[in-house]
Amino acid sequence: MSERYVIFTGRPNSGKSTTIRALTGLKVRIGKRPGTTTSIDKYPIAQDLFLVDMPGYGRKLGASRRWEDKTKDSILDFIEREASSIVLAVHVVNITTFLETEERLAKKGFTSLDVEMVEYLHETLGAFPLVAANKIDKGSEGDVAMNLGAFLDRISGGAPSEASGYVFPVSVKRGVGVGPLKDCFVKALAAKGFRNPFEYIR
Ligand SMILES: Nc1nc2c(ncn2[C@@H]2O[C@H](COP(=O)(O)OP(=O)(O)OP(=O)(O)O)[C@@H](O)[C@H]2O)c(=O)[nH]1
Ligand SMILES: [Mg+2]
Repeated sequence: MSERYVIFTGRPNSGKSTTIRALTGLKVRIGKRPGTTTSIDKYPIAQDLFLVDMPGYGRKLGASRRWEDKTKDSILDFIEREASSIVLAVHVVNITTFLETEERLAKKGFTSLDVEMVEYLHETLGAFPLVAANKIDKGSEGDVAMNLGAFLDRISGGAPSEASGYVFPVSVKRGVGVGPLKDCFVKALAAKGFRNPFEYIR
């Protein structure tokens, strides 16, 4: 079999690399500031299976517009080029700031980059990505519920029940909610023929 990929997408600092560590035990680099992962990094995790840690796309303090655009283009290029080899996508969003960020972008006439990415993955791969609705430790229960509801509504075009099975509220840093996300992750890979997806990870 040729190379297959499990990809992780999300805005800078959303917690992609931390999610990878929590789900797989792979020691990818984590940073306090946005922009820790700067290239599309592939890690072999099982026979013919590679995990792909992506840089964050979207605004990043200290980065030029040109760098941001180039990064986003390279991520979209990878997904489009490798679509048939991507067995699973996991999108990581900082859920506690979803509405606030959406509102700020709306004022400038843009849609949420998280919604855009989930829609793009859905269209390109023909299935919803799994979503780690991360950093729930940073908001109150009410805040999380409100943001989660709005996010589900947006990614499903107003039919939240169609998307809810793919979205997992988590704090990957604290280990909250990781179990159900990991179960779904492992099952999705098993369904694609990868019954021992972490065989190379120690
Ligand atoms: N409070 C809290 N912080 C988290 C959580 N997950 C990740 N972080 C923190 O967020 C920061 C960024 O984490 P990373 O995993 O490096 O984020 P990333 O999305 O890979 O970032 P880039 O590689 O820069 O795009 C680190 O300081 C993490 O400790 C979480 O669930 N809760
Ligand atoms: Mg990273």
